[in-house]
Amino acid sequence: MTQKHCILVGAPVDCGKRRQGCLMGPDAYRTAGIAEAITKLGHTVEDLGNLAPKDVTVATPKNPLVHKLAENVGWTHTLMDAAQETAPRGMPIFLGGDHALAAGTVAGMAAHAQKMGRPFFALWLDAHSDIHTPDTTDSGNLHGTPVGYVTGRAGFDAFPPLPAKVETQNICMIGLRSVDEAEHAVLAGGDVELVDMRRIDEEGISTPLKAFLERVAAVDGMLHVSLDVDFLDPSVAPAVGTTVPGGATVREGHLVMEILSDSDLVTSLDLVELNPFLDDRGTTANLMVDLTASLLGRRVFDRPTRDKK
Ligand code: B3U
Ligand code: MN
Ligand code: MN
Repeated sequence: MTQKHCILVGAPVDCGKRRQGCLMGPDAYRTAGIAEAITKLGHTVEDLGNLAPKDVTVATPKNPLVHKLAENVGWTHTLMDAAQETAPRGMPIFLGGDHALAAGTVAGMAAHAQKMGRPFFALWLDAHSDIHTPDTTDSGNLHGTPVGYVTGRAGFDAFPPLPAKVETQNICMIGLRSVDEAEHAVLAGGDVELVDMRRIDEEGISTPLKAFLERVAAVDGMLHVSLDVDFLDPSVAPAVGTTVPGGATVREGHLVMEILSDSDLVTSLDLVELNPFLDDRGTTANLMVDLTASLLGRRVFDRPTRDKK
């Protein structure tokens, strides 16, 4: 893969759900050695430190369940700006923070792609589909809504206007195993590429991923990867508030990252939902750093060299 300038953006977002702890995520990744792991692979690293949400006031949400709307909107402003500021100079890696942060990072990256005149794609590695709106969520937790926001669904009036809508056919979700009824209704009739655990078991994880990447490559698209800790099985990645059994294995996680790395299509990355308070001696933080390293070129053996023999 080509050499990158990786820009670490600390996004200690903890307002997307009730259970606290994701605010410690960025520092856990730093403690697990994310900068050193990336530098060792021959890339350069710049760490912007931790950002803070813009101070905004919002109208009372229609849905009384909605949790911390103003803080979520404030973070969306901050991260939408951060994505557009960093993307022209390198590859932003957003250190979460819960998945509510992706409303800003994905919207900002989509705006950047539009400026570059390139199509924008998003790969959602997650047990959940996160396509609620503030009106349809029955938990009130806005970390379940970023895909709803970036695809231009109604109900996000308090949020910044979307500079560039993400086309649903340009989104691929891999790892699905917890989808709410209201989300199912939108997805079942739509064109988001849905790869649930059954498909992974039957086809293997590489087949649907490679098919998606071919679509990105065919139009010289920019690809944002949003990696939720709960994509992985809780037995190997326990540090997450919303564990769902039956997730991806360590091997599937690395394979996805290696295939992405070979494609050289990834232009930005979110690492989300790590709650270090729930971790088992840093296991999950270390695994997320190792997966990032695989995405950035870490290999046991270099395949092309071995294939030539
Ligand atoms: N869909 C549920 C659960 C959920 C979504 N994202 C996470 N959990 N991490 C909800 O609350 O919207
Ligand atoms: Mn998620
Ligand atoms: Mn999830």
